[in-house]
Amino acid sequence: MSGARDMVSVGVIGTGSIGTDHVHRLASAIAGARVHSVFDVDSPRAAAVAGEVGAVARPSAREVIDDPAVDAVLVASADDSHAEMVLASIDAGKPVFCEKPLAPTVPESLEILAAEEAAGRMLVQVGFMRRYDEGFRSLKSAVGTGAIGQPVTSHCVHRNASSPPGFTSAMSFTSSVVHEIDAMRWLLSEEIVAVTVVRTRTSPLVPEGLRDPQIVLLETESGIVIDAEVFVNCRYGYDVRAELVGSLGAISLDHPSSSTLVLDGARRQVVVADWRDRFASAYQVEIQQWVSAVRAHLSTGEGRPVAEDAATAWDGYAATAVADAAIAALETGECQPVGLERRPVFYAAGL
Ligand code: ISE
Repeated sequence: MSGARDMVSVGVIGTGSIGTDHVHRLASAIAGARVHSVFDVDSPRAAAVAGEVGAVARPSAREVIDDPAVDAVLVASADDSHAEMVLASIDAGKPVFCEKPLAPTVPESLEILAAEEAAGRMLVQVGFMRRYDEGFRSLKSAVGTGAIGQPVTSHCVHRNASSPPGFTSAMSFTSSVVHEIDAMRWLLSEEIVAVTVVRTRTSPLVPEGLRDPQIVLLETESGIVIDAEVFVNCRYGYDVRAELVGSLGAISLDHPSSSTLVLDGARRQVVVADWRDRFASAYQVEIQQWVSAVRAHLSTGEGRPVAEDAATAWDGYAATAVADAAIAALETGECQPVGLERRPVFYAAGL
């Protein structure tokens, strides 16, 4: 398996919007990578995307994953197919980058942890891109240097202009708040141990049956309480904010990627349309670091094919466990404890 590598040949599963972005990114903006093959349930779309980058479209995911010419797999298919794709990649002994969530359910996440541990080496990186965003990294450094003192609470906002068809109240946790869950675990280096969902009035402009917005309270091991508003049909654009409050000061990111125009007696700020705009640089850094880690690992047979600071399968599992507790909290109206398994030694390093 070892031997100096110039290129990592990546197989991409899923050519929806973020999958297609990753294909283009890998083909033209990432050093040391090429897209070898792709699969999507929508085969004409897969063929079109593959054709744009000189890759081949395969008739099944397994044919991409098991192809000896594919060094590593990137999973960006529907959330409920993630576990199957990640397990097949581990089975094939290949490094795999899986878009968040690792899996939408706890049993599937545990199955992945067990499979990775049985394989005896870390192969899975989970796509929590905020860890590579400059704004979030400055929050992390404010905690690390002690600049704001001891963190005591945090306020988060996660708004999307509109939810895609079929989006459910539970998906507000498993697909959206899962980002705040991972970001807060990472920023504070603590697990989240309890979740409460506070009901607020539902917007009259959201699809029938969807509870939106929702307010989620996350409590960490040391008792820090984080409030997160998730509103996936806010209409006006994509708006992600976070403030960390400490014993000495506070640090916040409000509109980190936009400029302010002052004209005609008014201040105007553009709100980006979606996360692909807002986190474009974070995705770039994240995928580059993954490819570089995979390349180094394949060349030397040493180290882990997982980038520094990346979310591992353990982080993916922990985030899903908290989102799962939020689903229960919404149903019961009560504070739900998060019952995490004991962290295997295999995942000992870092949060
Ligand atoms: C979507 O899947 C994402 O990952 C976005 O970052 C998030 O803002 C959105 O709410 C999710 O549905």
